[in-house]
Amino acid sequence: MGMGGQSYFKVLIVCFVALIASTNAQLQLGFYAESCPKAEKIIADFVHEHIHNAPSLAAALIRMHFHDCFVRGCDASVLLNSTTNQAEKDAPPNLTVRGFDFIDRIKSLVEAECPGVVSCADIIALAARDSIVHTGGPYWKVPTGRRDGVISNKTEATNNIPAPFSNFTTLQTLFANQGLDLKDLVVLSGAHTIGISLCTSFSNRLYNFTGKGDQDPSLDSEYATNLKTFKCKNINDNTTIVEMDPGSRKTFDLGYYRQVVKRRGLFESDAALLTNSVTRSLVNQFLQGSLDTFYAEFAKSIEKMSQIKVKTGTQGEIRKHCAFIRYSNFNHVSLLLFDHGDNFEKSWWWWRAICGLGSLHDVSDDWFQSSIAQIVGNDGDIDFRNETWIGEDSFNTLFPRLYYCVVNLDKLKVVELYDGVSNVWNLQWRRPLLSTSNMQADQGECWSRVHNGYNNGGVSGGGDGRSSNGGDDR
Ligand SMILES: *[C@@H]1O[C@H](CO)[C@@H](O)[C@H](O)[C@H]1NC(C)=O
Ligand SMILES: *[C@@H]1O[C@H](CO)[C@@H](O)[C@H](O)[C@H]1NC(C)=O
Ligand SMILES: *[C@@H]1O[C@H](CO)[C@@H](O)[C@H](O)[C@H]1NC(C)=O
Ligand SMILES: *[C@@H]1O[C@H](CO)[C@@H](O)[C@H](O)[C@H]1NC(C)=O
Ligand SMILES: *[C@@H]1O[C@H](CO)[C@@H](O)[C@H](O)[C@H]1NC(C)=O
Ligand SMILES: *[C@@H]1O[C@H](CO)[C@@H](O)[C@H](O)[C@H]1NC(C)=O
Ligand SMILES: CC(=O)N[C@H]1CO[C@H](CO)[C@@H](O)[C@@H]1O
Repeated sequence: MGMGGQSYFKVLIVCFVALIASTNAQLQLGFYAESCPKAEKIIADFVHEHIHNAPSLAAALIRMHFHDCFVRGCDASVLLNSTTNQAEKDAPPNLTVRGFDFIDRIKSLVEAECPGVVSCADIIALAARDSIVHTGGPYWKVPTGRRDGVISNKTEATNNIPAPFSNFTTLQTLFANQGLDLKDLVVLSGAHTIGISLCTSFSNRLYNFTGKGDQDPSLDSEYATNLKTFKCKNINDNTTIVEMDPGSRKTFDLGYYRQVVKRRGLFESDAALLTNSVTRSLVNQFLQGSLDTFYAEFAKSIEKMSQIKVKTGTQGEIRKHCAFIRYSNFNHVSLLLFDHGDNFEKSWWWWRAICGLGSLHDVSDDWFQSSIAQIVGNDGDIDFRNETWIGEDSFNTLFPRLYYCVVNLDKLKVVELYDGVSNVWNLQWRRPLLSTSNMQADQGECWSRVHNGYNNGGVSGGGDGRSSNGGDDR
């Protein structure tokens, strides 16, 4: 009763925090040998098939792997989308990370083979290795079993990923923070041998190094003139792409170190390798050594990098889609958002926590916004009732009364929560349950049952107090 056909509810469930305790499992070679035996081959085949069309993708994938590992460990957090631009993807160093779509396509092939088994973090690590191998570069071992993270934070990306503008001290610190030493710094910088860059990452060195219209004296002046004449013709050029190891950009060789010693490294972070005696002598050592030696060292360093703070065992999760977290490891249901009426644009009434409200106070609005947006942006047609992404149980078993109330089940849907203008989550949609008494009358007994049932579960209405002045009866 009460729930006439003229109205139905749209329900949004958001889960908060409370990660399941973790174990200390290790990565292992062939982790998927039994659970998804074809996974590594699917990835290698896809890379093989597509990389020759776009060799620069190899550079993009290795860069993506690097960026991923430097923020919260190699956990594919770099792939997470945020519709409020708060994810790692949105941090300046990452905006030029390409290859997201490439990874998404691999993921969908792997999911088709074995759903929910292979992590996005492993896919990045394997695809990066395979793409370098397919362009004739070094091979390295990729033990697997990484699990995907659930947090992506723009500030952390900005703070942890070395920038093209970083000096030696900064590079040393950022690498040390990840347990990587100066040798790793020099070796991994060698990947710039296949790199390309936009002028914006170094044009200050050409045109305005100290803000006086000057040039970086540590950059070979002949080379600088060349770049200014033929490539980055003015300081505002944000479209021209420059090879980091001109002439041998497609081969994974020692060319990068040759450029660096000639003071032709494009970035300040390349030039920085000459400003410290240890790194300078390592650069020279590699130049005098064989390609095989470089490859062996590269394999060693990148194997080290690709295990930074990995999540294993029951940590993290296996995403379904690499751009979105699943919440399957969250065991705290926090919020339900109800839409009442036929035209949701006009009829958001209120939303409230049904349990775990306390955790709302512990997390920042940013986190909240981006997390909600991720769900909303993605799972447009998720079947809330039957999905087992609330801990181990489905909505219908966890919230039987609510389930019972929602008579028009087929109309249940997650809906967009943007205000349609500024593209941000509109907190004003929140309302305490009891502030709209008409609605309660409308809903009758069913609502009071829900209300009583869940209030007794330790939840009070109204969220964190910012909810009552919405003025949002639209
Ligand atoms: C993720 O966001 C990017 C823009 O940052 C967009 O191009 C891409 O389509 C989004 N991915 C998905 C799966 O929505
Ligand atoms: C290196 O860069 C950092 C951050 O920009 C700065 O604080 C530091 O003074 C620089 N160090 C040197 C030696 O220039
Ligand atoms: C060079 O940098 C200074 C200081 O940041 C700035 O005032 C000036 O406009 C810049 N010049 C150009 C040509 O961008
Ligand atoms: C490049 O610069 C132009 C003009 O300065 C600007 O309109 C455009 O948005 C910029 N593009 C990117 C990708 O930053
Ligand atoms: C992101 O990380 C920064 C630095 O650790 C932290 O201050 C901030 O609260 C985080 N943002 C979110 C939304 O969690
Ligand atoms: C969802 O669960 C309900 C009852 O719990 C069941 O009747 C229904 O068939 C399920 N729907 C799907 C798509 O599995
Ligand atoms: C579009 C955009 O924001 N691009 C940024 C990419 O990162 C560089 C610095 O690494 C910024 O200068 C750009 O503005």
